[in-house]
Amino acid sequence: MSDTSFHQWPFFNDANRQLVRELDQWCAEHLSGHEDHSDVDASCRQLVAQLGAAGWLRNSVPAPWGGNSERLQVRDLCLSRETLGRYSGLADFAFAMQGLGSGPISLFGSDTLRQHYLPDVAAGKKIAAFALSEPNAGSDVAAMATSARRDGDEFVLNGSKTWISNGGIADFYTVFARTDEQGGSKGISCFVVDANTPGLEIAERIEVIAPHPLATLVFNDCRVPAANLVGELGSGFKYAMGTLDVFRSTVGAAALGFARRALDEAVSYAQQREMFGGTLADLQLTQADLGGMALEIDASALLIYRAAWTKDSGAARITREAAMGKLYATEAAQRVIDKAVQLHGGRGVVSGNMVESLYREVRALRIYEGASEVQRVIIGSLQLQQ
Ligand code: COS
Repeated sequence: MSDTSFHQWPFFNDANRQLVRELDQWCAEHLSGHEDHSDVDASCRQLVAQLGAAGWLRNSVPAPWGGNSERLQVRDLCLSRETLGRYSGLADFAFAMQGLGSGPISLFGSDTLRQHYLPDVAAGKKIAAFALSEPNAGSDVAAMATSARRDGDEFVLNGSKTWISNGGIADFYTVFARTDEQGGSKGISCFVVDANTPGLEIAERIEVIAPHPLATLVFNDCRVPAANLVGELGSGFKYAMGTLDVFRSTVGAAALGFARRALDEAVSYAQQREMFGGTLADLQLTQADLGGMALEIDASALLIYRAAWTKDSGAARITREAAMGKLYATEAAQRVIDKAVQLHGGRGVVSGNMVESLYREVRALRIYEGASEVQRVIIGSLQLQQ
């Protein structure tokens, strides 16, 4: 059984605690932890619909447009991802992408765009995706080459985006593109592009170690109404970074959920595995391992919920706190899960074993939404500015 004493930390209010209690119960009833990966598109569509019908996606958008709270609550997003992550990586993914994909609209879009997209995101009726990375612009976002040229009442998009989660099943994409020739982070804008817009094609589906929908998109004279511009022309880089500020700590929270599950699995296995005339848990070496895992989990939780609480308390930017939470929690989860696999011995690498699937599930989190190296650079450069 997972340690839940952290719910009493002062970072949380009663509504946060109620959310995690109720979601935990829903997960226990609805998620097997072995969701069907043979057809991830169908599984993800079903999970989004289920999460929407049960009301959990209301944490992904602000209140006037189908959400629970006036503003996105980072603690609710983190607690949701942590809880879902303890049960199912795919359910966490389905939840997370609804918030991230619609994040630029929630945070910076016009009320017309919000009204058009967000209620359906919250209801699980529209699937969202965030299209930032390009073949030659991953960590270095400002190197992006996709262009958007104004033509009357429309913008015409050309270029390509890759590693796009929900690519292929999304109903709409929030796409970042260059609207003038100024280099670097200047002159980038954000657009909402419906999946069925002529000129938008799924060029390639990408298979990964923990299967989920992922694709490369190509824009070929793709015409988007000017009303689909998110916020102001030329502010796209700041909108992308501002969106990532909110959602990066939630990546750490998902890793935390995976790590907690791995520790639970390791404890229960160690208690029943007989060896040397006792159990695995009787060995001091095992106890030391479990102690180290629990320490890394609590340290992760402290960093993540500090970031979430700071944002929910009104901070304009939590770049440093979010980077620390994401960096530490994802790296620590990898170590904790690796240790859990080791404690399981041969069983730990058998396909279908929970720790084996966590081992594959956690790997991408150290890369997406800003690789660990990027987080180090962000933290270090802010240190120099102090
Ligand atoms: N919130 C708001 N504005 C921000 C910001 C944030 N979190 N971070 C940077 N900005 C602003 C800066 O203030 C700066 O504005 P001014 O020009 O007005 O001063 C502008 O954006 C450019 O910032 P900076 O010079 O730091 O940009 P860089 O190109 O050096 O960006 C990093 C560097 C590495 C931090 C950035 O490219 C990054 O986060 N990369 C990782 C991207 C990522 O997560 N990819 C995964 C995609 S989602 S799966």
